[in-house]
Amino acid sequence: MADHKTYFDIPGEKSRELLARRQQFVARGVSSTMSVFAAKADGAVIEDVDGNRYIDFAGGIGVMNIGHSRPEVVQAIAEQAAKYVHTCFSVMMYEPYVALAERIVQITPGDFPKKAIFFNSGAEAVENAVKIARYATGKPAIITFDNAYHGRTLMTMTMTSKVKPYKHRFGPFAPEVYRAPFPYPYRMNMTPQEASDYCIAELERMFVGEVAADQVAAIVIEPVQGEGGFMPAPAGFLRALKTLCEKHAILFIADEIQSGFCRTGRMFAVDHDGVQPDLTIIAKSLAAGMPLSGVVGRADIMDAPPPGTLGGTYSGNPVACAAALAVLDLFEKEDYAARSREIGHIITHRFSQLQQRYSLVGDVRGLGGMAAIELVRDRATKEPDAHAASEVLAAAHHRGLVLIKAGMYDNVLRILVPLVVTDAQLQLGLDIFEEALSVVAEPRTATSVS
Ligand code: PLZ
Repeated sequence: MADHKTYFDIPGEKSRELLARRQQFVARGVSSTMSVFAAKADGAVIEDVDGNRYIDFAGGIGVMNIGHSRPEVVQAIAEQAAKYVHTCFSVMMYEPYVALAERIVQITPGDFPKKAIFFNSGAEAVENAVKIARYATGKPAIITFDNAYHGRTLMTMTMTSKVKPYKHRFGPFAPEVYRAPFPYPYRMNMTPQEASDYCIAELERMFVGEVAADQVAAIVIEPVQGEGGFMPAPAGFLRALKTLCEKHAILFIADEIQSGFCRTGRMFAVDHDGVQPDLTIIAKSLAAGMPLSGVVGRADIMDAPPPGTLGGTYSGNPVACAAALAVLDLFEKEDYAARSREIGHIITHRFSQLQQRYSLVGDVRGLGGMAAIELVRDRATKEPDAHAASEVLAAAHHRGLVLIKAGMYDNVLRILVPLVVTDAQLQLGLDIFEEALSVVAEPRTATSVS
């Protein structure tokens, strides 16, 4: 295990060899935060090919909430793979798909009859939620938000709001996507309540100045914005948004891809606000690393598109469904929601201390175990410090911590640690985080702590 005194000379020899091959044969469009290659992983620890061990604060971008290599999941995958790996649900059906749909409709929010359908990636599920919403309502327009992230396919890239690197030179984009402000109290210089009120008012203004409400099929929202910088919707905002949707007969779609499966301290982030989305989009921690996503929601809406209109060769692959069923068993057995809240308290307590010590830490925010800090050059101007964020990342990697960024300005350090992390691992990870931050912050803050 990495300890506090560790300093890895990375990339090590084996990673360097692989890196050279990667550079020769893999297109550079897919970038990698770290310069090392994985050998094995267990719980909240990953070991690279040179034997360096890291505490994993990224969980493969929020995929490993129940931890790496859980024996129950590995066994389910192996058993299903030994029976059959693929028949295509559109050709010959299989039980794991149906069993998973049964389980998913039970745990997703909404006290009405629900149905589910499965896909491979998060983006594919978002695409299909849009298709379903359009078919069900007969309306073309979709509203998304500032700082939103929904994927890299044409429709989801259009819905995503960060231009570089996601959209720049990849247009023209899909039509009928409109963007509303998202309550971001820190950068709006408002209280959470003021930001919420402003954003609801802006939506009503949009219906006058941008798109008629009766042309809008759905509003798609991340209850806690992920890639955009870990901005939780302020308490009450989702409820106000749902009320607005009901008033105008617009569907409310929650993208819970990153915030779902106990990441925020409830099974789904919308549960904090008691909101029942018409459709909920799931992926990531649903299947602990197997590619699987889904759309689940009101049965009448889900059943609007007729047979043959939705699907895909690999959608709802049986091995992935078997993994997901094992994951849901684990969620039933252990209270990961409570653990996420605990982890969230520990992290934000430490982050608040760091904020008092270092002016570099402009904002501390999050919901449960989905927590982050935003780095700024200057607290008064809030000028984002992306460079410092990159430096902290590198310092953390060298000390044995997998850490990733987020944010419209690339200046947010975010935590998506597997919820199986032990207290000792979490403390060690936070110690490394603190050391990495101090290495970068101390030279800058000697005279400027406010
Ligand atoms: N919606 C809320 O977080 C994926 C992106 C990684 P896919 N986030 C990680 C990258 O750089 O490509 C995400 C998300 C939310 C949709 C998606 C898209 O999910 O499985 O990556 O397609």
